[in-house]
Amino acid sequence: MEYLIIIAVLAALLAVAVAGLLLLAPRRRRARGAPPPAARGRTGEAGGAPAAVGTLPPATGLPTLEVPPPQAPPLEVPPPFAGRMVRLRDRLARSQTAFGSALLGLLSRDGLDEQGWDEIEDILITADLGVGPARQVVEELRTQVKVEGVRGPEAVRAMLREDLLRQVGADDDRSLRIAGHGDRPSVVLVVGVNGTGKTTACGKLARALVGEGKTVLLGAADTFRAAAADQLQTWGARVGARVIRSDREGADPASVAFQAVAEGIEAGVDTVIVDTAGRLHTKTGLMDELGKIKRVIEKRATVDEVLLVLDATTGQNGLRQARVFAEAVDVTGIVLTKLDGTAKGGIVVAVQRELGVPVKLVGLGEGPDDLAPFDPRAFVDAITS
Ligand SMILES: Nc1nc2c(ncn2[C@@H]2O[C@H](COP(=O)(O)OP(=O)(O)OP(=O)(O)O)[C@@H](O)[C@H]2O)c(=O)[nH]1
Ligand SMILES: [Mg+2]
Repeated sequence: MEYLIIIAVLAALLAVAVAGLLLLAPRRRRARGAPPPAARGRTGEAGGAPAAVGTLPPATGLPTLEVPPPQAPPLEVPPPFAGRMVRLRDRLARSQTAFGSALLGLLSRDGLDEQGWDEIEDILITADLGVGPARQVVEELRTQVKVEGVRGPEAVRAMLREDLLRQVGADDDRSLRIAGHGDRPSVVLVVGVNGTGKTTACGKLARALVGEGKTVLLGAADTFRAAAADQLQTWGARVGARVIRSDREGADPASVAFQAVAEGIEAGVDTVIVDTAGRLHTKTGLMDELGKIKRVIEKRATVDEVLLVLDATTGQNGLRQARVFAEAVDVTGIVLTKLDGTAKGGIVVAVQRELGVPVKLVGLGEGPDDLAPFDPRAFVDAITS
């Protein structure tokens, strides 16, 4: 009899345990956000739905997830990347912030006096050209006016255009190094201060490259807050670019970057773009973090571009912060965002001088295709029209 009671108690306990496990299992799966493991592959292929989903092998010991967007929207087809810079003229005209037009007005005056030249220098300094370059432009213009005389607005415009082009660096190499390395993708690391437009730039660049027929994978190495990875995912989903992210906030950014590159190699994509967090902590902290991300990526691939994102509207102050980043990591190009609607276009010249690297891309608005390869001629045309 006792024997039977013990068996009945054990059976009841077993039943409770099994029921508990059955209840908990689906909840745990939901919490991790991971759908059932499926075959991996490129998203956005046939049918346009991000088909590939699953937990990635934790190459660095940390769990990372590749999560699909909640609802897969139809894939968009971005317009060509080249030639977008002409939009700047419209944007500046609408907000009447092209500093060039004020300069033209002054220069077209007959017989500029000392005060007139000072005004010209002030306009250039206010436009964030920097004191040195502003003086240089004024000196060059003064000499030209003295030697050649001012002959109507068109001649003045041509003169100003040439001087500004020289300052901007008309013939510098601004091409993105994204040619790839045989079977390995090119890697673009995006860094910069909070809120400058890093994640947006990653998303817009991914779109532009997809529009050019390239395959792109995004790495959400801003693990500081989950919203950053969500933001990147929204961008990726629109053009079918996969996003590698961590399943927990505060994960090691280097680990996510490594995982993204490893996945990019495995999937055979053309380019991996890695977004980072923008907290400006101490220079040492920054150096450690960015240095580690770069070192870890370089275990598997070459970091071809380190793009420093800078907000054009923050002027000289933004420049100071950018300098800290440039000291922490070897920057190969600048992405100057929010150039739309700012009179501070002179920052193009100042930042190139200060950091010794060319502006390669510019942000011209909040629209998904408002990122353009920087074209010095179109830029100078826009600010002097
Ligand atoms: N007008 C305009 N707005 C821009 C441009 N680029 C980015 N923005 C806006 O700037 C804001 C910040 O952009 P994010 O991409 O989130 O900036 P972030 O550097 O990733 O920010 P953190 O991740 O917080 O460091 C967003 O509202 C963007 O829409 C641009 O070229 N023009
Ligand atoms: Mg961001």
